[in-house]
Amino acid sequence: MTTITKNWWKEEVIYQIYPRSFKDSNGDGIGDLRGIISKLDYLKNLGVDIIWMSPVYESPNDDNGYDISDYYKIHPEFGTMEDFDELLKGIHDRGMKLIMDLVVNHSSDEHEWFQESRKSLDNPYRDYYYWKKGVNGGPPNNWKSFFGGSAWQKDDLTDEYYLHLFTKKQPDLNWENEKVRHAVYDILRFWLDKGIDGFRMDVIPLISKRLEFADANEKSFNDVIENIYSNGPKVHQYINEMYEEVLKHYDIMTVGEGPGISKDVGLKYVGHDRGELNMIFHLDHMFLGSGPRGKFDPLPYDWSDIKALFEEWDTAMGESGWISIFLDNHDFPRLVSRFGNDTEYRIESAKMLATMVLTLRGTPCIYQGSEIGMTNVDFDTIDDYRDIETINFFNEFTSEGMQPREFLDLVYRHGRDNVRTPIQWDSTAHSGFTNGQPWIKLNPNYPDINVESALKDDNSIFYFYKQLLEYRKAHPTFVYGAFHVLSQRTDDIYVYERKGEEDLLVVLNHSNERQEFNYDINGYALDIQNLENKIDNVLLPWEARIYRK
Ligand code: ISL
Ligand code: CA
Repeated sequence: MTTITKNWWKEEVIYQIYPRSFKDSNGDGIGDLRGIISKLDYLKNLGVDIIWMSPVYESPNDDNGYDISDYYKIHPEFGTMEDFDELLKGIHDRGMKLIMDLVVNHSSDEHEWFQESRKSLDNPYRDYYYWKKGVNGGPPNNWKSFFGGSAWQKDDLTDEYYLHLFTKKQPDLNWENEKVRHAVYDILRFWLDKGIDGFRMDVIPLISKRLEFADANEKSFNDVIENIYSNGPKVHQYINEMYEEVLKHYDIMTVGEGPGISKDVGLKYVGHDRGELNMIFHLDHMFLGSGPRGKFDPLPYDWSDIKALFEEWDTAMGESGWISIFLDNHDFPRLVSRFGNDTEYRIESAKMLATMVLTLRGTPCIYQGSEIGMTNVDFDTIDDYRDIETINFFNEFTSEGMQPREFLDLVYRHGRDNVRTPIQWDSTAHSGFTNGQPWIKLNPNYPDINVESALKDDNSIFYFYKQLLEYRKAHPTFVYGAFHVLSQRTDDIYVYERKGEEDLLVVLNHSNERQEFNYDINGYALDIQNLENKIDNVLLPWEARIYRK
């Protein structure tokens, strides 16, 4: 038995809602707060506990709400503050919790701070952002934006460049400026005082910059993220200040999104005595296969890499730190398309991956639509895509000579719109997501894959999730028990135990082939199985089992 401190946020399960694509209530084609309210019973029935809602604040939507122009307002597309209050109450009435997305590494360029900041060199808001003079007629250094092109944009008004690690409509806030930090703490208090249960903190390791602004000479963009953009010299000072000033005064949870947080520095963010964050979403497994230029420049990887990462992170966290376990979110492909088999074994592999997410050590996070096995989408033309990252890189790669279709194939594997098509509620027009024209096309497979049919089928992926969620609640060893891997990394099966008050043995076949299974299961009861197979020592393709002793 381990001696890990008990906390509710270790025991509960997160479900991520991407509001734009969840459920539209008023026919404008955009998912909204009232749409979410109408589906709270659905989520309660599924059995999740904590809802993480992607941003719903006022935003010009250059990056779908991750560019915020007013942190105190609900974007009218999503509804009103009254709708928000009703949503929060509806969530709490059902015994669930709500965490909001906090995006304060950058704001929108349409935020009043930036509108002021750009006006003149001596504007009181000038140093809310990073402004620099150009060098030799070009930008101040060679830094690249996450979404392509230079990370610097020249503003003719004052003839200086401002820093934007994301799009040019997402200028980076200057956390060196105490006024910026206190403005952020005010925002935190405003939402916490409304009674929300915590925050998911967007790109939090990026808030402290390396002020020399030296050129980046790393081999790959991932190395640039880790060594140049993330983990800056004051990042822990700032997070700790935020904790001391605000966070520690509330019974909440915080989860930091961690691009560039490697397992070697993870504990600095989440060590239990650090006074920083409760847990992180590390992205090491999400960034697997990113080549020198990132996700659209892919390299091969396999399951041994995935398993290695999970094991190394588990060891790194030990009894002091905590991570969230997830295999997809609004930035990465559908888990069943990326890690499973979304054609022949869609149902089996979706259930097998669910078993993994809900039994590794950490707080599970389920992305909307995974509970019905939604898949990646392959649109015919770039015009059907909405994501700024996809569009920018399409322009960059095709202008260098790549054929459009070749790039679209990469988008089908890695693009963010794969997970942003509307939730498939039923088989009627636009899948019951909207009565109007959806803001992005649906995945054409919605007549087959949808919530309505899942709810009618006892063997659906939905009910398997529900069963696993109940089973997890009944067996706290999944939360606090130790994690030991029994299989070899190169095996096509993944076998691990969770040991605490009882012994739980998780057996996963992550391949399209039958595999031999010859572990000693004497004295164990088989509690969970994702398919009907009575042969003890053979695992069928994508089979998952949980044994208990
Ligand atoms: O999406 C990615 C790769 O395609 C990631 O590199 C992602 O940009 C990175 O993890 C940061 O993501 C977060 O901040 C972005 C926003 O676009 C993402 O949606 C958000 O999750 C800027 O706010
Ligand atoms: Ca709407």
